[in-house]
Amino acid sequence: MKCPEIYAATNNRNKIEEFRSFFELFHIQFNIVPSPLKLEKLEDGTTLEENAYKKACFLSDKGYKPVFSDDTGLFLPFLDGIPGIFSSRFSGGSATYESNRSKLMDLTIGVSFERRKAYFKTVICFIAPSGETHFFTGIAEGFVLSEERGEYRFGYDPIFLYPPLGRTFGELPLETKNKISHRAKALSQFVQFLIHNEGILF
Ligand code: ITT
Repeated sequence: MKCPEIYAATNNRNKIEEFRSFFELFHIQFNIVPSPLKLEKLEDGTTLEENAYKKACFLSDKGYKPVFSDDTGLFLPFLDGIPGIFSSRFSGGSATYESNRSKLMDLTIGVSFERRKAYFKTVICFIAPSGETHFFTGIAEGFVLSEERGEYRFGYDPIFLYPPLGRTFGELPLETKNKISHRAKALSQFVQFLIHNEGILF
């Protein structure tokens, strides 16, 4: 039997890799199709939920269904929640993962370790062919470091320390990150939902 297709409303290759690896790890047979369109300037909402909804709608309105999107941010309570919803363009219009990390590390200079608490939050928005819409959320808590650690260079991972493992997300193999991360927690709820509502995909 052909596996069901589901569009992923993202242009971020790291996310696609994590989605596929998550589905593989848990033996879930879906064919994840990356967005065939550029999703530019859609993230102007004030919450992750709003931005996730905009990205998923953009594809579903053009007939790409079922579809899910992922909007993620790193929140630092001691900086009033930034970078938060501004995580991708934190260091400006031509921001890169490196320049964003650098800017954040600069802001932590002189700040005690205890105050550098941070959390990643992911919101997944799923839109079924019928238009039915559902949201799934996942959070991972840790601390922001003032130096980079690890080979996995996705976004803020090399500076995000995950205390239960004593390592940054940048130091973890993808299979490990995919068992404990914000994205993995949101994906896990999403997958449970799909398993219990199989018909929703068609
Ligand atoms: P799409 O909108 O096309 O999905 P994006 O990169 O703009 O891609 P987000 O707005 O959701 O996606 O993410 C904002 C930034 O947060 C992203 O560019 C990374 O720098 C960072 N980020 C997201 N998920 C992350 C993760 O699991 N680990 C580390 N950093 C992450």
